[in-house]
Amino acid sequence: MSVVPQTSESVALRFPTDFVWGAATASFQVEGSTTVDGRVESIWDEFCRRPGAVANGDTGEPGADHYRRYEQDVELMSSLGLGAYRFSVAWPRLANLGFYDRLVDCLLERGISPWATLYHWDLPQELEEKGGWANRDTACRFAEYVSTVVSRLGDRVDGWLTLNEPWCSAFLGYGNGVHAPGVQDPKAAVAAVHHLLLAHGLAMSEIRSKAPNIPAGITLNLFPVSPATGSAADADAARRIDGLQNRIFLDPVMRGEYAVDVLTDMAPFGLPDLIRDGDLKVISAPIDHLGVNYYRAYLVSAGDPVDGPTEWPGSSDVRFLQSGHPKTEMDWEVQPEGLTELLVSLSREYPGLPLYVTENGAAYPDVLEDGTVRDTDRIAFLDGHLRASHAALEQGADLRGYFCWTLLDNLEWAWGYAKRFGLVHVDFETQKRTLKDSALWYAGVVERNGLSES
Ligand code: IFM
Repeated sequence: MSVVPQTSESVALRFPTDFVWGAATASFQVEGSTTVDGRVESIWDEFCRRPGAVANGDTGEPGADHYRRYEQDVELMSSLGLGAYRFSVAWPRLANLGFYDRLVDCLLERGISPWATLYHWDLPQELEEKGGWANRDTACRFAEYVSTVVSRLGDRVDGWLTLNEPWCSAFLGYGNGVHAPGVQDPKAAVAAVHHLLLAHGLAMSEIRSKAPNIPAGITLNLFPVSPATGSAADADAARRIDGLQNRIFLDPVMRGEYAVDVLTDMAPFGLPDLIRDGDLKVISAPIDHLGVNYYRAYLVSAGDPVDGPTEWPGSSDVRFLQSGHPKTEMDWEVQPEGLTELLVSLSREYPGLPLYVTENGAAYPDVLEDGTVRDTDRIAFLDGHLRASHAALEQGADLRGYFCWTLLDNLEWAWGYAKRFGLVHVDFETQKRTLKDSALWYAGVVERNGLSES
C-alpha cells in the first residue's frame, strides 16, 4: 500500500519517464547476523573490536537486522513506491549466498529492480592476513568470488556495480587507517588503488561471461575540487587532490591510463612499479554505467605540511577549507550545485556513458517523537540535490537514476550507529522501523516523478 500523502502540488521539474528511483544500503552496515550461515570474519568485524576504532565500541551487530527482516524492509520499499534497491553482497557470505537469493526474489515479487554492488568494504579477514588490497592476489580472489555470485544471481539482478568507492577502501583503509583494516602506510594505500582497479577490471570480465546482458559498472565517490585562490600553489593543491580523489580512478577505468601528473606524484609511493603489462587494458574494459556517489565538494589551498598519517599520500601540505555553506551532522558542507557540476562534466568528458547517482543523502540529529521524525533538514538536502540533478539533466548530463543513501539508519562505519542517514528510522534496541518525514516526501517525488515549485 502506498504511503504517499495526497497533494495538489503541480510538478514543475519532471524527470525522464524511465528514470530509476531507488535507495541504497550496504551489507555490513545493515545486515547484522554476522556469525550465522557460514559467514566468515571480515576486516570490519576485526576492526570494530579494536579499542577506539569505532565510536562507542559499536559493531556490525545488530546492524538494522536486515538479514532477518528483509521481507519487512522490501515491504517498506514497496510502500514508498521505490523502483530499485541497491544492496551489496557480503564477500564473507560466499559459502552461503541463500540470503541474496531470497532478497532478490522478494524484490522481484514486489516489482523492485535489484541492483547489486559486489564489494562495499567487507573484505574477508583471511585475505587481509595475506596483505589485503595491498596484495595483488586479492584482485584475483575477488574475480573468483564475483564469478560465483554472478553465476548465482546473474539471471535476476538488473544492474551490477563492481566496487563501491574504492577511494575509501584504499585511502581510508590503508592511508590514514580510519577505516578497516586500519593500516597507516601510504605505499600500501597506493598499492590498494591499483589492485582495486585491477579487481574491478577482472570482475567486469566475469560479469560479461556469466551475465552478458546485464549492465555493469563501478561506483566512485567523486568530488569537484576548487582552489581557494588563483595562486599557483593553490592551483597545484587542487590538481593533486583532484588527481587522488577523482582522476586516479576515472582515467584508468575510462581511458586505460593513469594521468602523467598522478603517476609522477605517486612515483615515490610506488605506483609506476605496480603496473604490469596488460593491467590497464583489463581495468579499462568498457562499462555500461558509472555510479556516482556525491556528498560534497572540496575547496583547498596550500599550507604548511602537517605530521601524522594522512589519507592523501604526498599531500600533507593541502588544507581543506570551509566555504560557508550549512553543514550536515557529519560536518560536511551542503553543496548541491557541486552535483550539477560533477554530472555535467562527466557527461561532457565521457559522452554516451549512462550515469546513476548511486548514493546521496545526509546525516542529521533526528528525533523520534510521537511516532514521527520531522527531518525537514534532510528533506531540504534531498530536494536541493534532486533539483541539482534535474539541472544537470537540462544541461545535457546522461543521468538515468538516483539512489538515496540510505534506506535504513545503520552503522556509519567508524562513526558507529550515532550518525543516522536513513529515510527510515531504526530503533536499534527493538528494531522498530518508522518512516521519517523524508521517506514520505521522497515517496511523493517518486510517485510524481518530479519536484514541485520550490
Ligand atoms: O555510509 C557511507 C557508505 O557506506 C558509503 N558512502 C558514504 C556513506 C556515508 O558516509
